[in-house]
Amino acid sequence: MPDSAIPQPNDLRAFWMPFTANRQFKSNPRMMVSARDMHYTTADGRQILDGTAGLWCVNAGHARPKIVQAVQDQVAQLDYAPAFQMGHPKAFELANRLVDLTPDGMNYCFYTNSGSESVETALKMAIAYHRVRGEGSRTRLIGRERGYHGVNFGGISVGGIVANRKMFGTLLSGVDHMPHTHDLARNAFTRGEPEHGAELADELERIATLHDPSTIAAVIVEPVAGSTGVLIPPKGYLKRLREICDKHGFLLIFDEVITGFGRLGTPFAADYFDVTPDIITTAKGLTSGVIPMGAVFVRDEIHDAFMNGPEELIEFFHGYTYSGNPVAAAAALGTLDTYEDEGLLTRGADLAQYWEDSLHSLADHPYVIDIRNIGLIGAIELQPIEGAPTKRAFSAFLKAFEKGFLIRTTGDIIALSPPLIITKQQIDELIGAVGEVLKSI
Ligand code: PXG
Repeated sequence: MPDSAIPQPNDLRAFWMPFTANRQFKSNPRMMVSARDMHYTTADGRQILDGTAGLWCVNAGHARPKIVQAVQDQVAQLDYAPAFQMGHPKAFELANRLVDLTPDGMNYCFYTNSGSESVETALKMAIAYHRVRGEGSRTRLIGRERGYHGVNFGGISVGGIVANRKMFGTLLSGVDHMPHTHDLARNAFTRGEPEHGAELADELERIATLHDPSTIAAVIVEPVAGSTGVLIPPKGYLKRLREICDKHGFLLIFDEVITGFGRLGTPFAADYFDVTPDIITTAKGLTSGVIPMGAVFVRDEIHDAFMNGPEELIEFFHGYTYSGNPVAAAAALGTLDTYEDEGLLTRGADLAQYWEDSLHSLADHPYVIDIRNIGLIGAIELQPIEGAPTKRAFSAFLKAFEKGFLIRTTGDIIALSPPLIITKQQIDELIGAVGEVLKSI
């Protein structure tokens, strides 16, 4: 069907849209009707360059043939199989291929359907792991200010985004937070990892002393914080966190929902920073956004600790109806094939310097108070309009969309994270358009 023939709804009422200004959107809808490679087509027939890989997920680009084919074949062959006490071949094949990509010693994979579910799964695993080992007093979870770990109760409890927490009551008990690492005064306009702030990891020691280490189960951080507006860890910070966790027996969870699957030019951020956590949470790039799926990877000791007791008993009372869903597993296999064929999990490393230079060329544009970058992630922080925070960045988002570019804003920060197939010419187009937008807001 030609895009122009795709039917348009004439009533937008019933769909209560997620994380959206519903009334603003419905009075002026931005509707996508098709997509291929780096571009969407809108309902009014315009091409939009995807500067954000959808919501940080379409790492392989849109409508890639191997993924489309894998999904079409699978849905016709085996649409669903029960996830508990039953199996199907692709879920096992996929798990084996995935653990070949994860850091050494992380050879087990638990399936979920989203980043939020991966986070809940990881937090529950951490607490249960200590308990099965006879350390049931380790129940506390430590997150970080400005952290984003999805929207379920565990995730918003360890998360540190105030707007996502304040409406929802008292959340989980037994949670504490480290300070965030954002420091414009010392680190503005840094290329890559900032020089200053590794000492902020020592706050974990203070928290450990306050609660006593024997009460703490796990520490969860995004290696690079995404949703809050791209906060890159100071040099040495993550290594220091790892050391403190080792010293006290805390599990270290890297939430790699955004950084997993090539975003930094390595398969995982754990590879980029050469720090191996105990648990990695993923989703998004696992299927390039095509079918909802997440996966949690754990170190062998964590899995093995559960494999005790009578063999006929369930070892971990957790899972989802759609854990390892056949169509999702097929989409993930097609995605891994595409990543492999095109070298996409490391392509970001080849493009990173070009991306960095291009982004930083905007440093002297109006309202720009910081530019930061790592791998194929970039952020441009703007001076907020006095008394109207977020307004300047949101108007940049609307202007960019009018020009044919999808960018993402959070607060007064523009975040960019294109599909890993982006060309240098498309980087020029995207950054050029953002530059023009900045001059016009
Ligand atoms: N952890 C991290 C680190 C994330 O970035 C989640 C968990 C939750 O994933 P699900 O699949 O449940 O949404 C995320 C999601 C943005 C943006 O624009 C970021 C996310 C989702 C939507 C928008 O920054 N991150």
